[in-house]
Amino acid sequence: MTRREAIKTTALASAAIVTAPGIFAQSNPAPATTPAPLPSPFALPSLPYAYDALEPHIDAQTMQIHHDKHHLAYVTNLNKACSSVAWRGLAPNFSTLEDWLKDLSSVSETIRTAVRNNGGGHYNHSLFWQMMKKNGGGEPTADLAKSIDASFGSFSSFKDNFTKAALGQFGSGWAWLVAGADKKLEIMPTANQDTPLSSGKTPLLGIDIWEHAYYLKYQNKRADYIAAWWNVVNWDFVAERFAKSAA
Ligand code: MN3
Repeated sequence: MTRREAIKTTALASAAIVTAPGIFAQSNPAPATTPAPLPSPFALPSLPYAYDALEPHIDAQTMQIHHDKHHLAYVTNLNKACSSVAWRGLAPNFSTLEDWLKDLSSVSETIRTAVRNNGGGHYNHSLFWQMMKKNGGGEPTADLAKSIDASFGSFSSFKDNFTKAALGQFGSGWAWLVAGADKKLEIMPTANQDTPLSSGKTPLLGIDIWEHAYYLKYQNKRADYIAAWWNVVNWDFVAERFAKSAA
């Protein structure tokens, strides 16, 4: 290979990495010398903003630990579970994590609980970072605003009901605004790292109500955390998901 060809090949390889689709895409295939066929298919996505971007509502230290430690642990444990079945020749079909979560019963029993908990954790957190932004908050507009009004009466009534669901979830979990197959909006709490996907719903907006999401700044005051969180909601992202949800 000439030097020119080598440069071209390297450039093409880099371009392939950059354009890899979606946040749940598999990382680069392992080199041929690695014996495990599927060593680490899942990767931690970068936070789409600085750790302190959501201050003062969500503090930088919480964001750093939440993303770099908690989310990473879900990714690491999911990869570990997948590689354990891969080693035993039970390699699951790696379509997408979303497909697995939509139909957990189709996932090999050996890793089903790991996919539900760690796969759910990876999926939920990958969305959660994008559902927030610096200088977020306010209210949705256009079609999403109309649908919220039609489903809940008004934005403030939606906000009250969503807040109640988040406050009322016993223990760890999430509260979600979801779209059904008919685009009908609903509020849905889930326990642990369960995702609305597993109930056939598309998550549009979600709040993490595990204590790790707020304890450093808010301690036991979950209501204060939820009230502050509304100021960082990324309604553009939510509207985009709503537009793409099944008609
Ligand atoms: Mn969390």
